[in-house]
Amino acid sequence: MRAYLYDNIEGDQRLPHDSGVPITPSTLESLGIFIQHIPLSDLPALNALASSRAYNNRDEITVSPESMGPAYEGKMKTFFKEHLHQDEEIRWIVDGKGYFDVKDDRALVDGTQGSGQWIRIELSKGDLMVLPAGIYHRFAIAETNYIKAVRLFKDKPQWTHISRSQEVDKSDHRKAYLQSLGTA
Ligand code: KMT
Ligand code: NI
Repeated sequence: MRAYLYDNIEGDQRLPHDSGVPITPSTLESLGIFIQHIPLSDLPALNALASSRAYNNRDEITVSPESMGPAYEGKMKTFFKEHLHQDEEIRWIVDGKGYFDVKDDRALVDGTQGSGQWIRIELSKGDLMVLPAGIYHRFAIAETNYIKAVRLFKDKPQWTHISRSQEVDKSDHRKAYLQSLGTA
């Protein structure tokens, strides 16, 4: 895992877009994001984390042109649109590489912190990430066009992509997320 401010330069979303400004794990934590490295060989550690957080279900997703066929490029566009979900998005990367971009929205809470800029989180093999419900984010696959991840979830996950809008900004799950930051 590596995190940095996105450079905001136009161009292929699959490139690193590293501005050179690093973002620390504690900043990610303050946004409600949980990160842990669990080697692929340590399935007991994954199972322990899953049971402690009540992630009783899991499946596996492979994102690549081969696995997705003609829908691939359209999916990459959808993944990269700023959105949120009503549930946590939990991913354990088992192969390949990709980027989750998240918005630092603490400025909306206390008016002092948080730039509102995209933070890019680079994930590769063994990285586990939990995005809290209500955080605005987007996903870009890396240049290799290949990532395989285990998706963990509690029951029936609500991963519908809810695009950013003024209405969504005022929604209950969005407000609940911002309130959780305010008390962090
Ligand atoms: C998502 O919801 O954006 C994804 O699952 C992306 C692929 S998993 C690394
Ligand atoms: Ni998402």
